[in-house]
Amino acid sequence: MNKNDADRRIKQLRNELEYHNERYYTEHRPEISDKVYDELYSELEKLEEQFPDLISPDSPTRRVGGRPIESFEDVRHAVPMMSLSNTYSKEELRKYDIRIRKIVPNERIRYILEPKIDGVAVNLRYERGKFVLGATRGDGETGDNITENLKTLRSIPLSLEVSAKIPDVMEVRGEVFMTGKGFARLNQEREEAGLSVFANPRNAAAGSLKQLDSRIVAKRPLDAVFYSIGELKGIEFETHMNLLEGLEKFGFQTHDKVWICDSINEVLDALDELEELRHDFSFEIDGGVVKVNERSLYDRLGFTAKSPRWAIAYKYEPEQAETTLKDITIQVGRTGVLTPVAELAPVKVAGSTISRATLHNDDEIRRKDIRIGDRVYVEKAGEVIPAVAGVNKDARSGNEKPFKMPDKCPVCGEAVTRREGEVAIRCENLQCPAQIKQWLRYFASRGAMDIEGMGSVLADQLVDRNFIKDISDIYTLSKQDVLQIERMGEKSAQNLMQAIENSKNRDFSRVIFALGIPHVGSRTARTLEEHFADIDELMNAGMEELENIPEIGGIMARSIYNFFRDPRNRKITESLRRAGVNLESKSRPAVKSSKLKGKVFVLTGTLKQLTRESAAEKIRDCGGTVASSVSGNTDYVVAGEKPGSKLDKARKIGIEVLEESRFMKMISDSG
Ligand code: 0OX
Repeated sequence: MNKNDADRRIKQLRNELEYHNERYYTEHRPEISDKVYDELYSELEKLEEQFPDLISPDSPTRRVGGRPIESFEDVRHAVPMMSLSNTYSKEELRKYDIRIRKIVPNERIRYILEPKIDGVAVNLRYERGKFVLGATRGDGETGDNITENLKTLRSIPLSLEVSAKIPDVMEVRGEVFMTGKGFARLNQEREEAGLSVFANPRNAAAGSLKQLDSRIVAKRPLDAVFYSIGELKGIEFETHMNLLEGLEKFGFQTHDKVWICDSINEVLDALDELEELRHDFSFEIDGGVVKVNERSLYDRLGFTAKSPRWAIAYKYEPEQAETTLKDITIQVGRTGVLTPVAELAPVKVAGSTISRATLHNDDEIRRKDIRIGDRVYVEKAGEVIPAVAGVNKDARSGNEKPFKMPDKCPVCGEAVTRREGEVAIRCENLQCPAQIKQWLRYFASRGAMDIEGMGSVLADQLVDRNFIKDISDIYTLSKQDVLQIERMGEKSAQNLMQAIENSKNRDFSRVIFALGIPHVGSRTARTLEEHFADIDELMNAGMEELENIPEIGGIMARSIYNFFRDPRNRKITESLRRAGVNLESKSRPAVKSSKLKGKVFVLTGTLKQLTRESAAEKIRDCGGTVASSVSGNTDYVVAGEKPGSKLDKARKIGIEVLEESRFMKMISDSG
């Protein structure tokens, strides 16, 4: 089989397995026997083994079942997971060096300095080269079994690379973390969706690994770096440096740079160098870890209560600064969420001056008891967005004023609401200028319609001057309109008009993304482009059809469905169509015929000639839709071998049942 065919077959198998997982794990109504399931599964496994490039972290082979579990099992660590002893002082490090030399006199001591990642420690167990168990540290003796969650991380090899002799048992330890960018994006998405936010990348990583549903974990931007081992059988490492090199050979991500130091003075210099580089890392570094290189000395050096003596962490002072909270203002986002913003007396943190910081939402303000006039600690969480970490309550004079979120939108004056299950307060007025401005910026941004020249200042002015009332108005702007905006010259206006014109030919998935449907990111937009031939199919898709798309969960499906039920959004979509914006999929050819137009099909049992996914595709090609369960709206039930209860239901309510041969005839007849 060539790679293209394999790719196609792998996708088919994944969809099919996902489908049957759902039947089995959520509905408890399997449609195929365990044996048939196992056959499909092992076919997928074999193909993925043969074409490792095609492995994807959310393949069913990466997560058995992929369904939420009740709770994590306990894992007793074969070798306890020690923590590090810490110090904030260089003087202490010198004393540490003296202590070490006293315990092993006359030995040549070399140290390795590695960056200390502020993440979540994990242990990965490999038996005969296969990843069999992943656990958190827990109390050091016993942790949680988070194997399925860890399998979703691309940086965790599912089997060891065979560049060296594969050890019988090898436990690898390291840190799972979220990058600053990933963290900022996740929090922004959560803020826009009205959900609570994570305080920092470490909490976000820990919170993600605690999810009982590995599919959620698969979507979190998690990564990992490895630096230590637990139980080992069949392999040895002489030095820590050998160990790091070994891990790399087996396929683990290790630090790009570590320092080999011949003396404690060299360690101290290296720490200064690391501190300089600290902000160049994509993840949070909260210090450096100093380790004795010679592993043969470890036994003699021994342990304190919880930590080995052969390692010590030097932690940088947390990068926070204290300043005065002068005021709290409100920003209205694209989805109408009201975000409280701290207006601060300017202060320097982590190399930049900060005068504003997000307060996330009302719950956060209450939880931290933040009042206007307070002395607050600000930090750059994730090195990206500044945030208020807490309050210096000792500095209170009594004149500080508690803050109350407004009950009206500060921009349009409409009453605000709080949706069930959300922490956010929203302005639900889609005509609110603040929302239009944000939507316009988002619509024109690089990942969306990529309209060069439509920056935030211009977008704001176009809305303020009433040229744009919804995003589709971009396409009715005239050059004369644009020229009325301050500082707009002939040339820039011309360029902008051209950029707007060019944006009409963007891929359909970008247009879907630009529509700003809550919960729909660029990846989901691509999935939707693959699934629907054009905007009409997408707009008219029912809940069931949306939910049936692998990768689209219930919340997303509901959000897409609701978006297109809103007449205002439908109107905007129509205006985009009239303007000539591309609303057709490239991935999936448009409906080839309309002979099944409006007909609703339900598939049950196994077909001999087609996979379920390709049968569904054929139906859609002919203009029909596919639903997952039988209802009064169903026109036909296609019954393959071993049909499930759907067939009984169809018969009961008198819905026409098609056998495979009749179905094949129906979809292949021309006309
Ligand atoms: C880190 C880090 C943590 C493991 C057990 C004894 C030494 N957060 O980056 N721990 C260790 O090593 C410990 N190394 C690290 N780099």
